[in-house]
Amino acid sequence: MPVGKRFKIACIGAGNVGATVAQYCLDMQLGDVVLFDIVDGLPQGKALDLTQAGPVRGYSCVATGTNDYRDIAGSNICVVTAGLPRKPGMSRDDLVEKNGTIVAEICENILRYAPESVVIFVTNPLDVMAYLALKKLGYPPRKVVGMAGTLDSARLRSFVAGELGVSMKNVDTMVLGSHGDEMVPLPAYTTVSGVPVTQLLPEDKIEAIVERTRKGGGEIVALLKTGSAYYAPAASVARMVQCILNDERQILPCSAFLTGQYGLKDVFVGVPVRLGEGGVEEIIELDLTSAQMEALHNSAAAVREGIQSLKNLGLL
Ligand code: TXD
Repeated sequence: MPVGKRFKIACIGAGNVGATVAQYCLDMQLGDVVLFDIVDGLPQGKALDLTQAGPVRGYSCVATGTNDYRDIAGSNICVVTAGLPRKPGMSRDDLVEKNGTIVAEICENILRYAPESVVIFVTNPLDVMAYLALKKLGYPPRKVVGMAGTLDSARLRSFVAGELGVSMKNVDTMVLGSHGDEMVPLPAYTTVSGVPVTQLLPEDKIEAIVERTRKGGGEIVALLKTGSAYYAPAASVARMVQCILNDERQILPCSAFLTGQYGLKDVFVGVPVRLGEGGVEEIIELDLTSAQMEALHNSAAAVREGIQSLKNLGLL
């Protein structure tokens, strides 16, 4: 915590994910939150409501709501969730045009008002939007990071724990690749209190869990019908915010800009990242089998298709 002042977290987009990120960040006492949205009254109302939960929940950090980008000035972190969520039947890539336009406009304002901040991207298609943002912001790559792998890993952890009847805290895992059907869950890097899951569950059970993880977002979209998941996504973002603000240097799967790691460059894709005060402090290169490496490259190819769509649409 900086001496004499609290951290400032800007949540750009005050919808389901953005407001829930604000809620978790306040509850975890990470700093004051500015909720920004284009809808008049929405961020102001949610901010008031969140601040008034403070005396009951025991936090003294406050939220303010705004439709004016000038209020994000001085933010240590900007979390970008603004955009459209997926509706049933929509792929993440259907969102490229709409959300690409929104993200480009947001980047102009981050550059103008909060150029020192580390930026966490959530808006889908996540890896493609993070790429667009990095190019628009012109930041060093460490300052732009996407949230997906932490969520995908959390889903896998919850499924493994449920299957084994153990605490979710005991399960550790790694999910690489793009945030989409091409994600690469790694059973070989999944452990339960240090014991490889491959020793605890039969192959077909593991395969079913991996498949459910891949479709985890879609499962929730199909149930909700009017939007996509937000509690676990927001919790994952808040954890990343915490790692960065507290310079924790925990290794989390995040979408990061690759510059040759895993034989890939000029693309965002989910990889293990050491997250600290500067953002992405290091990209950890795991020793992957050729099948895993191929899956990661397929993932990157899917992200590149999205990047190509951005170019075709004149957004890049
Ligand atoms: O793992 C992940 N990365 C994800 C991504 C997990 C969950 C959700 N994921 C994506 O996040 C989802 O596909 C969407 O693209 C975003 C936000 O999802 P959310 O569920 O929060 O959507 P909402 O509730 O519709 O909120 C979006 C808000 C809404 O309040 C709009 O008014 C606002 O974005 N919005 C804007 N804010 C600022 N500036 C502009 N231009 C703007 N346009 C819309």
